[in-house]
Amino acid sequence: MPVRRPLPILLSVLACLLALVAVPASAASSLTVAQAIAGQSGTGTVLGYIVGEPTATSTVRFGDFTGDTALAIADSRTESSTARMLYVQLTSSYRSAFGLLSNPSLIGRQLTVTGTLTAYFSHPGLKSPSAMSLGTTPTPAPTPSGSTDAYYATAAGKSGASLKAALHTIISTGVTKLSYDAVWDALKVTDQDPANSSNVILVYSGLSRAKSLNGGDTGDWNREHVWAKSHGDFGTAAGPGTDLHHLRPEDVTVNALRDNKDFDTGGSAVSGAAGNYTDADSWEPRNAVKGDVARMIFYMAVRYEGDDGWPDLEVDDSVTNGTDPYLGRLSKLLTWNAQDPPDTFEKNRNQVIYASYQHNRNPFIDHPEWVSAIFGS
Ligand SMILES: [Ca+2]
Ligand SMILES: [Ca+2]
Ligand SMILES: [Ca+2]
Repeated sequence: MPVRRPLPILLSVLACLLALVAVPASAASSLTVAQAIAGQSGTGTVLGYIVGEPTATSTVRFGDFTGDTALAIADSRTESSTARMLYVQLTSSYRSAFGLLSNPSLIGRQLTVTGTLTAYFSHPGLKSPSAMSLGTTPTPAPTPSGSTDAYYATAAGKSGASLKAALHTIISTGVTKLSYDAVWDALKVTDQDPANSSNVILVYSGLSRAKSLNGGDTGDWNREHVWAKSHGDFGTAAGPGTDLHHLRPEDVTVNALRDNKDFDTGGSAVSGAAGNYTDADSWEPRNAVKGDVARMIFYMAVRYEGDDGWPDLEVDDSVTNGTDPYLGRLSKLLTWNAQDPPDTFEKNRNQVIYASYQHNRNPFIDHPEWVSAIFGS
């Protein structure tokens, strides 16, 4: 009998070795979303990007999520065609960690999921998941450079009024307008702190604050209209008052101090927002967002031209615009655009708004040189 003992020991050692090599082998054999759509049978592991929440056979919500029971994943984080998405069922044990209503910031994250490849919502799908995990680090958004040439094709070679007109048409076509309520969840994604996914960055103060502290009380953050909404009196109906390109999280108290002031240099230091200054008629943002503020204002002037029921917003060199649909001071905004070029946070924000929410871009983040081409040097 003792002579037979080495065999089971050898077998178990072999089994352990096989188990070790099987881990990388199965990871390497993950299916793409295209492969999973083409092969709807058996069990499979699929790697893709979370792009939205499916609600019907050919309907996917890219924002303003309504539930935690399903995800749409795709091979491209900017995919907009449901034909190239796989619908993933979230059974109860996965909903709190992976559902988009509870976790809107998962948009754009890489997901690896194992389950049964079968129709869901009468659409290629994956049901009854047995394993699900996020990529260890968020994959950076694609660099707009080069990839947006097609988007701006009709603006090529233009300047001045004709460039402004071409950009107005481009950024006003096919736009999804959010409700003011949906802006809360969107800002939790567009302005997420890159170092802490539970927080947002407050635009003027630069502080990192818990997403869960959105509200109207002291210590909360709320929705700052960088183009003050009284300048044109456009309110918060779906339109300029809910346009994510100029809405940013800010501390409730700091937001109230900025009020509806035009932008200019000078004044006294703002308590609670280091690097910001204000006086009776103007606000100077901190250096790191001076260019961001300028590009948001220039975007609004081009996006809203008075042709769609909203006022024609324009930039001027005044700081006493009151409720007129103007915002200043142009000369400072031109300088700020030049001295603070777009950084990774600002570019990522533009891409997320384009890919997941409004489906339009801020041209001045992709092409800061177009500011002087339209608004003067
Ligand atoms: Ca002033
Ligand atoms: Ca900046
Ligand atoms: Ca305008």
